[in-house]
Amino acid sequence: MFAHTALRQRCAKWLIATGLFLLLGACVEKPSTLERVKEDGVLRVITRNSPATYFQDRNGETGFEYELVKHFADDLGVKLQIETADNLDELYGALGKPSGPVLAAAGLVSSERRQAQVKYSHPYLEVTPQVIYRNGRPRPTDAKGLVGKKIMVLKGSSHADQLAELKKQYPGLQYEESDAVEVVDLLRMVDEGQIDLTLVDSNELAMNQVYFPNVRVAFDLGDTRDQRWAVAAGEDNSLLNEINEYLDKAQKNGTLQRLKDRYYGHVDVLGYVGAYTFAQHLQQRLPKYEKHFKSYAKVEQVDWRLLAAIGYQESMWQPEVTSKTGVRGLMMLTQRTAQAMGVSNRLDPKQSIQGGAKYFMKIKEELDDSIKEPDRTWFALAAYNVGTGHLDDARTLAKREKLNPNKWLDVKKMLPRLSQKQWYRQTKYGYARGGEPVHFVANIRRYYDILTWVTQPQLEGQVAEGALHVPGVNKDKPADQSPPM
Ligand code: BLG
Repeated sequence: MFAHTALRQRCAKWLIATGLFLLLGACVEKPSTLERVKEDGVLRVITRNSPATYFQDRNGETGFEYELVKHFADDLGVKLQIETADNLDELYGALGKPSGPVLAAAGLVSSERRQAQVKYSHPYLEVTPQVIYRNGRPRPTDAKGLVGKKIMVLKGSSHADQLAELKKQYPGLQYEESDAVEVVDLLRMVDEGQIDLTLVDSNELAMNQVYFPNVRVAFDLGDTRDQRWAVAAGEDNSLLNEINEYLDKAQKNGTLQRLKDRYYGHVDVLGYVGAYTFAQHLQQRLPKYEKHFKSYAKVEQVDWRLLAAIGYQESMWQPEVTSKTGVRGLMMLTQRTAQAMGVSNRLDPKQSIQGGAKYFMKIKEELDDSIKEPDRTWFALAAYNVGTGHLDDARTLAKREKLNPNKWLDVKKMLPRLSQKQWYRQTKYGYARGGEPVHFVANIRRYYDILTWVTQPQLEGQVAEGALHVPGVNKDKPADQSPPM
């Protein structure tokens, strides 16, 4: 009897132990993709080295896809490891490999051809395929107009798929697929007239228009499409579900919108005309003043590109301009500011830059300590344009609206109110054209971003020779690391 009970107890213990062991064994043997990523502490991502995805600038790694995927890795609490593929076939191929990257974030548009290889995430960016031609050359207006033209597209791209489809309808259509080029090369080839046409996505053009003054949109080829991330078809859904949750969140909390504005908003802010005009001025005007921007930037300890961006917004780098209100010169100093900064001749570009740099840093230093970077820089720019008094009024209005008076995103909503009586009569300094500093700051940030991208430390001083750096083409590591703005 006793022996029986003891045996039963031993059996029960053994069964529980075995059960636990098997259960444990099952977990240990097959962790999900997400668990694997978390255990390794690394998210391995494959992308393309191009301006619209991932590239190195003077502050290090950057790019729309890079930033989005970096936020995701931070959310997961893991490190991000980026790998790049030379072409799309290689990129899709790398995903399925054992011990390869687990995620592709590379401006991919879902393609039926790839369905067996990968699973796509929720969408994060809408793009339109566009036919690009050179200004001054005949402009095709529809698919039929592509016949007889010299066309090149990226090998394995959705654009190549589109052309293959069109070829069924127009057998005379000829095009070359190349895996030796990136989007910037295609745009340059159109800009320089080496090919007649190419196909790129609207976001890629928006980002690159500022480098290629001659490229124009001929027409949109088809409807807008969604860009998505991809994971290997053979993986379980754990990582994909996490990705989808994250992308939905980034959509809701404004992260995606901020990235879109930053990377693809040049054309929205500048307009296409502004974007290619900027490209021309970069080559023709900036070189004359670059040395002054650099030397006074050094004196004042500010990034010379930011000073140059202010100068472009104020005068498009023209030293003799005068506004309706009598504000003058390359950095548009008022009489009062000029006097305070010791500027005797506002039309002298050197003095104007010196005075502007000094004034900018002075007002920046005088701002409330509670305003931190990068907002501090945007506030200082706004004050440069509208004055510190009116800026303080807008901050007070923000406080009353329960917004954050130290955040540019909040205060810029209040500034336009300074031109409406119902609001400005409640303020200390009264009426101001409050919409102006909002555009002023947005434009300068845009110019500053572009200048940062086109001027690499190793290329400084070469802008004059037209040796512009186009991000994603120069794959060298940046030499200096200036503080983030
Ligand atoms: C700025 C001054 C601020 C001044 C504000 O005006 O000029 N900035 C400079 O001189 C660099 O000092 O602030 S205040 O001293 O506290 O009053 C407000 O008066 C210049 C602005 C004015 C603006 N551009 C630099 O951004 C300008 O010229 N606006 C008129 C354009 S138009 O004539 O209507 O086309």
